[in-house]
Amino acid sequence: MLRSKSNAFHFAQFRKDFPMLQKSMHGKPLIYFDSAATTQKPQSVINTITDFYENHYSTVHRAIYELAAYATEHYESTRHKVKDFIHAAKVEEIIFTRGTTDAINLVAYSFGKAFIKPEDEIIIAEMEHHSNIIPWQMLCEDRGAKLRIIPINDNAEIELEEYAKLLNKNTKLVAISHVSNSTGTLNPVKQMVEMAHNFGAKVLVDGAQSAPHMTINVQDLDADFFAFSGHKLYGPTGIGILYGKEELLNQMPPVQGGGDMVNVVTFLKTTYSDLPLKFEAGTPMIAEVIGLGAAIDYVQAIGLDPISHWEQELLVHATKLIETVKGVRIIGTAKEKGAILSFVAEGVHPLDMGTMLDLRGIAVRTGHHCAQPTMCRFGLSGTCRASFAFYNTKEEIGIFIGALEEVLDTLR
Ligand code: C6P
Repeated sequence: MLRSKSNAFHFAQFRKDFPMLQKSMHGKPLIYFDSAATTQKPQSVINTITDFYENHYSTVHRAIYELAAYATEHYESTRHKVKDFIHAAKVEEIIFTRGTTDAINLVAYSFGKAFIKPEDEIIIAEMEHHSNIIPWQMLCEDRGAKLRIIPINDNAEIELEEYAKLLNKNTKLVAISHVSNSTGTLNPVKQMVEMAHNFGAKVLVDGAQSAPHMTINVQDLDADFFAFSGHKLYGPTGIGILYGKEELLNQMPPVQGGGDMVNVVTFLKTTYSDLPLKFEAGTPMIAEVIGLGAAIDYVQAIGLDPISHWEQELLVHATKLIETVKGVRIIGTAKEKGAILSFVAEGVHPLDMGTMLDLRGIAVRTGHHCAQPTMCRFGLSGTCRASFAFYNTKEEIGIFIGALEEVLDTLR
């Protein structure tokens, strides 16, 4: 691994690729610490999308003319890039969705319809994002199944012994985040998958906060489903990925009917396309998919392992510094974490902190982070969250800590 100083120098050079990182906010250089919500876009992604709309735009899969062949080729090449990016076995296992939320809902609806019966059990953790809670609640309500919750400890880590107790022959699915968006906890998903498989249960991994920040190998994890969003991976909004094991996806019914997902349609009977198109009804998000391809090219060129090393360095640095700020408490002190730092300050509302930091050009997220049960676990209504990406620097973290001290002095 590169030494710290040269590491910092190496990563600082990528900042020029991001037009938004050159902006000012309230007269101060923008410090963007909200990459867990959505990442900024490199010029190459912006250019790819613009070039597609300006010079190559047409539909995919449906037409014989050259433009459509170009669009189809570039659209489908992203599917191959995603397959390689997450080390899937087959390109048919990659389904384009609108995002992580859409991908999880697809599984809840389709897997639910195929496999969930009354009295079956679905397990999630207390730390889940609402997108990995509500679809399962809806499914359980619909099918008369039970939702079981793995508790987390004071460090916001999964209680593995409690998880082991919850697993039984009725468990049909475990849906677990790889990295929590509200506390940063990195879950031992490989181990959890193995434990679930011992009971014949399938596992969905919500990779919204992991896929952009570490090397993902779905075959090594042995995950049955893996979901993530393009917009958190330096790509456009409106595009996400559902990975599913082929044999499982083949047993699941389509969720939407329409163009592109059929072989033969008659009023008597309709037959569906093979994977992956069975799950992609209608004209898809063409420019978004092509933009995601450019985003994957961009991060692959830097490398996910160096990215995750640098982001860990930023996290350690920020954690050390924030621990020196009086009255600040970190929410999420797991041993293994993604580069997410959630915190509260005694006597100060997170919203006020966020507002005052914004006036100093620092963008952090405040509130419950769509993880109300996690907030509830810690007796809070919300936190302030700084989340980092490889384009952030230690200098920015230093400015942030100085600004935080100033803000807390003012507010107390
Ligand atoms: N978290 C955050 O600021 P979508 O909105 O579909 O792209 O992703 C949903 C989602 C699912 N799981 C996890 C772990 C997530 O973090 C998110 C999105 C954003 O933390 C918006 S609430």
